[in-house]
Amino acid sequence: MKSPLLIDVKFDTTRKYDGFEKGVKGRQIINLNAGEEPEDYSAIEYALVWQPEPSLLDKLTGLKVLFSAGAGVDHIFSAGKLPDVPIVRFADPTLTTRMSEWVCLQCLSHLRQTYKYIALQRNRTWQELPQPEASEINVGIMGMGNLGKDSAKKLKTLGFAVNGWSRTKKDVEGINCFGENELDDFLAQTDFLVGLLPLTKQTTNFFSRDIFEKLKRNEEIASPVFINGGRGGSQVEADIVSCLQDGTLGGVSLDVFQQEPLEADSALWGYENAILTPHAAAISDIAALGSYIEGQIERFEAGKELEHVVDLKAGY
Ligand code: NDP
Ligand code: OXD
Repeated sequence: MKSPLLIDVKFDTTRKYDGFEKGVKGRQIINLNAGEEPEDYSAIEYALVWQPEPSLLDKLTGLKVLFSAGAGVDHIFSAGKLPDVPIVRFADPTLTTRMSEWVCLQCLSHLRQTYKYIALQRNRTWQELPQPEASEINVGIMGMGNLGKDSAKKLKTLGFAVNGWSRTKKDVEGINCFGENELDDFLAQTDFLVGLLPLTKQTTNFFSRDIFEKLKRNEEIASPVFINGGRGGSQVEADIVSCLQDGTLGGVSLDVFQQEPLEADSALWGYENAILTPHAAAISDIAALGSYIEGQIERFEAGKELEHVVDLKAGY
């Protein structure tokens, strides 16, 4: 008899659980979000959460593994006292691929000045704009984990020059990698800055004017571009707005925001050169999530190591 999986996943989407049930291969699901409840919370061994109720974690005294329904785990860290069990985050090609698609799309959109052509089209204006090649643009990716590495490789294939920065320096073929202490060098070589960092104490409010002012000035593009698919808590939106206003930034693409949904009165909505998406860069594929969790539980019960376990000290 398989131990049930408790779910408290507050995804604000159209995602359905049909495929998920297939993935967990007959394991009973107790979905709190559908009004279901376990008879005894202390008997629950496995739970899957996204922005869990803070009181939930305290009630799960018999928990063995806690799963995050996304790659990020800041939603668990901010939910109260952490249970003393491994926390496993979601890592899957379906997620990585989606993020790389979003990152490549944003880099190409800024390279080819898509928003300017859309404005010209609406105005019925036939006008060619200056057109650098991808190889003339240095994309600097901050966060060279699962998502950053894959985006870096795909951007490279598109012809961009790609640099990567992370806490521990990486060795990725064709990518010029920088370590934590080489931040200024990395920024000075970056035209398009891509944020794929987790939200931790160190990365909170990290993307500020101070960072944007250190980016490369490239005569081929008007001003540097900031693209963030990581977490909104890492960016200072007041600085982004003022940098768009004074030209320190020539454009932005943001999928994540300090407060989500983005407030209706945020100045960010109004900029032609700001491309905004509603935390939809890389949604968790529900069917893949089910198979992933089942695979991890099978590993755990067979005495093998769990994969993608969160480092509680590092916070991601
Ligand atoms: P990983 O844990 O695989 O990678 C994180 C990377 O960030 C690592 O390279 C890590 O360095 C680096 N890093 C962490 N802290 C610092 C720091 N203080 N200074 C420098 N580098 C740092 O995560 P993923 O790639 O799977 O995901 C990244 C984030 O993307 C998630 O945490 C989540 O917030 C966000 N995300 C957003 C989605 C969306 O739809 N918008 C979807 C999925 C994820 P090191 O390699 O040395 O550990
Ligand atoms: C994630 C996310 O962390 O969707 O997976 O943001």
